[in-house]
Amino acid sequence: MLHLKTGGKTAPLPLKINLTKNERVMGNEINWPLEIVQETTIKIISRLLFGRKAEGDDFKFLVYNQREEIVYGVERLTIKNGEGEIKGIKNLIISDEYRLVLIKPFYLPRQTFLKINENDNQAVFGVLLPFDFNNDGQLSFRDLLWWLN
Ligand SMILES: [Ca+2]
Repeated sequence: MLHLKTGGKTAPLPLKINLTKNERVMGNEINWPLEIVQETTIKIISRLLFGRKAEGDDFKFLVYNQREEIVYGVERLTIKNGEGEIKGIKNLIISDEYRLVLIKPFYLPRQTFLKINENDNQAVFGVLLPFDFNNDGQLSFRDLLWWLN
């Protein structure tokens, strides 16, 4: 297994790999050009009804790639004054589009799509609606029953 620590810059990194056995080089040198993707920061903008700004430390944030696989997640994201920021997100590819999902308990989940830039990634979510009374992540008849009870 090969671990590489990446710096803050995006640059092609030419790697040369030699296989060794008992400190003797085996076979030919392998050239392995790698595209290193920097760590990404995403700023999150979230609002509530009536122009109020979202607040709290119980937000959940998920990033899906185009194959609908979760490539990043935060279980407890803090949003203050309608804004949150996540730093050091790894493995996002510049210029690729991702689906971002913001979840707050008892609110309906919100999603937005974001094409990743090197800098200034800002995800603006639609207004969070507090209608998920039974907290199952969707609006359904059961929420209405909860309301009537
Ligand atoms: Ca519900």
